Amino acid sequence: MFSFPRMLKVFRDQALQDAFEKDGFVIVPFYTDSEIKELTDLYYRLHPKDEKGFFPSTFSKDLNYRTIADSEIRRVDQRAIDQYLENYKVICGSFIVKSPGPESAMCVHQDMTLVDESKYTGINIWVPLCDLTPTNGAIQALWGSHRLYPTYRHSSIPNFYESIDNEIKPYLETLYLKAGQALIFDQSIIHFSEANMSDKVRIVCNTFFTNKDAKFNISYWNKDFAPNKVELFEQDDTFMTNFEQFGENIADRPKIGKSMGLVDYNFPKMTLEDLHRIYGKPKEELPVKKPLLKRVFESLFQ
Ligand SMILES: O=C(O)CCC(=O)C(=O)O
Repeated sequence: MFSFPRMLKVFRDQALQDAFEKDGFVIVPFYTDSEIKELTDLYYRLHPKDEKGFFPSTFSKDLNYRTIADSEIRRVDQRAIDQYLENYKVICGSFIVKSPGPESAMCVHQDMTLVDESKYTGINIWVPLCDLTPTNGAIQALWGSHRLYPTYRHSSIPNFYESIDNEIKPYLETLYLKAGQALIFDQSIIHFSEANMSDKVRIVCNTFFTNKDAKFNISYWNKDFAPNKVELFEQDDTFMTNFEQFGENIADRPKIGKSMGLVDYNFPKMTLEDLHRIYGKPKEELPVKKPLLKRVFESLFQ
């Protein structure tokens, strides 16, 4: 099993880099009003008619939609990316859409492993094109959860928090971003979003980037064949736009990429006691307040 590396610098600004390393995410202004309009218009021009519930463009069967969303989002992003980032490579731009309705909820999760995390970090720039509210599926995230356990992540691999899924939810902070603000987050942060119960579609542009020299690596677990190991697959940088299994059969063995063989994995498990020891116990009479959590986190990890 690998250990966490010293993160490679990707933010030009050292204070942003430090905050990102410590918390696992930062929030910054990203799109201008005219960029928001341009991307919103693009979405309505392109979006497939059969889109329902929670729908990233990377899940779409329509390669044309995936490809144009990718190239256009990256093009519009470049101005802000030049402002914030260095030593990076951008891999994929996509829309993440929540149509109104209960089926648009997203469960508590970490994103699947995409790069070799013994050296590199996979990072999302997640930018809503409308203000987030208590009813339209605002994103929620847990400070510092990117550094709890080194993990391999894929739908076939159990999450370390799977036995405390419900207990962990109150610890996540709801991030009410304004339209055009970016949540830039380490993909291994624990996050989720409630259903969009407003009467409007919630559109987000998401851009995945990583360190300039990072290799694309995904993982897969066949519990019958190799219960204590995971199989790693090298992928090329077009993987996110070309992978057909995001929307379907995501838990199956990847059908593309080069198998790099099996590696040991310890399948970490977080207990309720671990959660309380690290983040404190929620007080029964008070909902957990995130500024308090942030202080707890800072005192533990500084
Ligand atoms: O867009 C959302 O509400 C959640 C996105 C998310 O969790 C993801 O893409 O991993």
